[in-house]
Amino acid sequence: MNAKATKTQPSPVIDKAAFKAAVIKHLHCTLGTDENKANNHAWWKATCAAIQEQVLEGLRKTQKSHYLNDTRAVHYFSAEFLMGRLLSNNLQNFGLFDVASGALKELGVEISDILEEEPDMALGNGGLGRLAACFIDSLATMELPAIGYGIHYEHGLFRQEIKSGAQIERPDSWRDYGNPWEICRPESIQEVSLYGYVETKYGDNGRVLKEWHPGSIVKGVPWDIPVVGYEGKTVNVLRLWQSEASDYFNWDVFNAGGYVDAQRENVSAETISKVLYPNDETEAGKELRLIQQYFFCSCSLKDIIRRYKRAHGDDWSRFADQVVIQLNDTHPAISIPELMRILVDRAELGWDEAWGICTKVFAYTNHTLLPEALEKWPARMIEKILPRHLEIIYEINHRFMAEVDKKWPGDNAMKAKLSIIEEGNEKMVRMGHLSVIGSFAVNGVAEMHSRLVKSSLFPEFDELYPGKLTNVTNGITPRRWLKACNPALSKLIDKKIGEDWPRDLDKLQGLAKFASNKTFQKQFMKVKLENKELLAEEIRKSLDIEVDVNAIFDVQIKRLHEYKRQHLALLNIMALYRRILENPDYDMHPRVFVFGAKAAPGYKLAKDIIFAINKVADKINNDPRVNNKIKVAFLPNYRVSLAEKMIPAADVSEQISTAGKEASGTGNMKLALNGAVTIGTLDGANVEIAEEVGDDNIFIFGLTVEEVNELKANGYNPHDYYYKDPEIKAVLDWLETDYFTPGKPGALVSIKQSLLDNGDPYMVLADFRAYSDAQIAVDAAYRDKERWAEMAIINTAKMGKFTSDRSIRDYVERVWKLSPCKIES
Ligand code: GL7
Repeated sequence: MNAKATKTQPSPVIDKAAFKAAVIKHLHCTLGTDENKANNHAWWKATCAAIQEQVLEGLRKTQKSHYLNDTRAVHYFSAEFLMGRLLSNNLQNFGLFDVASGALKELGVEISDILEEEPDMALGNGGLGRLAACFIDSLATMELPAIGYGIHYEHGLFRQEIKSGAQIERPDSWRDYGNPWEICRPESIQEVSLYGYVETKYGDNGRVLKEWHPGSIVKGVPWDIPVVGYEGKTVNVLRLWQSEASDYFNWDVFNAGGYVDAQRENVSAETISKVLYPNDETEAGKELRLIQQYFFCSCSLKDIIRRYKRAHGDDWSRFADQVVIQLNDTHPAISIPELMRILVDRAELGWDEAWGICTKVFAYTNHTLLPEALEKWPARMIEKILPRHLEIIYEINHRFMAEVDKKWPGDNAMKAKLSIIEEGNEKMVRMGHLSVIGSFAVNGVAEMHSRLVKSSLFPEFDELYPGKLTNVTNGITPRRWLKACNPALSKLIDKKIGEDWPRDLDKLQGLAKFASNKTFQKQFMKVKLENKELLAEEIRKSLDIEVDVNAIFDVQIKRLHEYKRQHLALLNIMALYRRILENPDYDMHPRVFVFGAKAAPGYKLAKDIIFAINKVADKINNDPRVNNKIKVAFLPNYRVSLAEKMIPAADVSEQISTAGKEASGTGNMKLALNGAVTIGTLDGANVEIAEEVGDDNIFIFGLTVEEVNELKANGYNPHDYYYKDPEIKAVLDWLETDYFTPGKPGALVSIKQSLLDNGDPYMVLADFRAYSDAQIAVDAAYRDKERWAEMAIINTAKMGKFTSDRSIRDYVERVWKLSPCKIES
């Protein structure tokens, strides 16, 4: 599995003339236009179609090789895949980027213009969904048999507009004019049952048979997105299910005097895959969301079983040898009772045999400790939508309780704690417990997070199942997050250490010995400056704000959430502003604070924080007294393609979550890889980044997890900080005036209230002074140009650990036990 020693870029499969001919052919024959009439959108589509020829050829060969070798494969079940754009990535992976760019130039077209035509595939919310996209990239690159399974949302994450400072949500329509990558596979349609009731029957041998009479049936139509590995050898598939009405079936059932549930009116089939739930890190306890989860899991399991049966017929004994399913969080956890249902009710295996298979097939990744994000479904809701599954969950739990009783005899409190069913006013099904019990491996996503999963989230499970809980630290694909998004830096690195780092990111270590070399420092920082110029242009276009490219570009990009503490950054910006107003000679290097963040539409305080950032930005950006020392730019509609522009331009990476709250983070890795220096807490993967780059090359501040817990246990009172620190008091009081919202006093007061009256749940005030001091240290460090360049280079050089190839290698070794499959041509 080790990366082979390739010295070169992927060698192009076709030359410029052939590529040019292919583009023209598609312009004429696929799009029905010509070189004179074509606009950028048509050029984009024709270019996609030209490369898609190579993609589909690779896909065909891959599927044939996997079939002939009867490979064991991983099936990555995820409600989210945040793919972004694919054209530039696919061109890079085939080594065709320069070929395409040259061919288009000869046709009078700039490749950078047509790349901008591609809508992002935003079928995810944030880190969890983007992680899934990085993982399938690595799986294909490492020639591992894998398939991603998810939902073909008609609308992805909303498009964010900012109107008078406030977030407005608009629908995202990523496939309005057709998506050139996806292929519909009507031959593999599946049917999914919902609602209805369960009939108990008795078989000949006295065996109890359960028959589910559904009230409604929907169709799942698969769309395949090819996933091209680096060097284009393996092309795997992301299979996304779209829901459609299956009226003819329901009609037949009805005519045959069958049962059609009145409930079926509740959900019309097409709505199931209509929209992505835009909630990030909150449990969305909605019936439709449960149906979405069940819909894609049921389709995917049936698809897997269809493929397995083609090779092995009804012999289930090898199923667990061939199939491993990774549950990306608990969103697909309903797969566990669904597979049990198929095995017990349909295949008529005994319970123990079925459970033996199930618990060898599933593995589960936990992505959060936040209680509000741990999914629980009312038993009543599951009973209504999936009556047979609730029975199966009870049976799983019944047998599990017996295990608990064996380990802790008579301990009812322990049973209540570990049960899949939470008793209370309303019985709830804990999807996390179900996932741990039904899986053979459970992992957290960074060392610290996995430690907390063991010590505070699931300690008893760890005792009951020693070795089941493990860690796989997240990673990012360097193909997208350096090679494609930062071509200038990539070329500089190629020249310095050779071209095989995108496959073997540890090679970046080779840069470390040049970190103090003055010439290399100049080259590295020249690239950074050019990237800052590009971002400055974007800021000008999008916000009409002029920024100085010699300023420190300080970047905070992530979903808007209190625990991520964008408001901590805001308070510091306000404090700096005050210092300048009080002392016009206040000594600081000019800084541009750049934000990108979407707030869940129903998360009021998150939206208030966006509003406050924009209002403070307006004031500061237009106040001549600031003398351009501070600029604040909130770029609207943060998404993968915008991240690709922001990350290469960042000097400083803000990773300032309350310790213990960010499971890992992956933006932290992307920014450091591109030479940004982190200011951050000891949280998530920041801890491991600090280990890699060393204490001198990162600015760590603030409370540790232990200190957070201790402070909380001793009764944290934010008022202490408010009254003791005059700057904190002044800044919070400022929020209450109409200074930033003329004529509307109190428009920003909810932030102050959350930090004082509501007890400051994420300890913003407790960390304020440490953060503010760390920012002063950043400022001082930046002024020493050589020292800063050295830090930036070291950050890039030490990111080898955080390639998603390493994460996948860890999964393969610790969990999946997969082997690569060579693709025969
Ligand atoms: C998340 C975590 O918050 C984030 O820290 C982690 O990097 C990511 C991928 O493991 O998963 N968990 C979660 O529910 N979301 C995340 O981004 C939405």
